[in-house]
Amino acid sequence: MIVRRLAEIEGSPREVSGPTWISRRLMLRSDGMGFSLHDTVIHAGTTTEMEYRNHLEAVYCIAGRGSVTVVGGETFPIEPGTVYALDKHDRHVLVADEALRLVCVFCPPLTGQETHDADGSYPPSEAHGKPQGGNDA
Ligand code: 9YT
Repeated sequence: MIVRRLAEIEGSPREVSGPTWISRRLMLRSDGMGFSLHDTVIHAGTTTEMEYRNHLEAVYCIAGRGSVTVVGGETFPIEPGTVYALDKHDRHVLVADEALRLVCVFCPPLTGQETHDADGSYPPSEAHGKPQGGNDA
């Protein structure tokens, strides 16, 4: 059994940030679960465009308010209790009217240190394998 607490992750290599977010990576590929699990905060007043070409992601909001828009498509409000899933690798825009606290699951799992490429995606996990220096902390 793996038992881990957010307090252990804060300030460690499992805490990774981008310009609009900070992600505490509770479970990573090295944990062998087949998914990664993140406690992510999207900062208030920000807009983030993303497209996870190499991953599926489910996002469950536990605090804050905002919206997610499929590029060229529909906009959905986000509030605590809302889950969205990028089942078609949808390019999307996430707006945080208030700081959003999101529980995110990625499949395949992230290795650890990924931040968004210029196109808003993360590289395939193979490119972050241990020989290339992937974190896997
Ligand atoms: C909701 C979302 O995808 N935010 C960007 C950070 C990502 N969740 C991560 O790496 O944890």
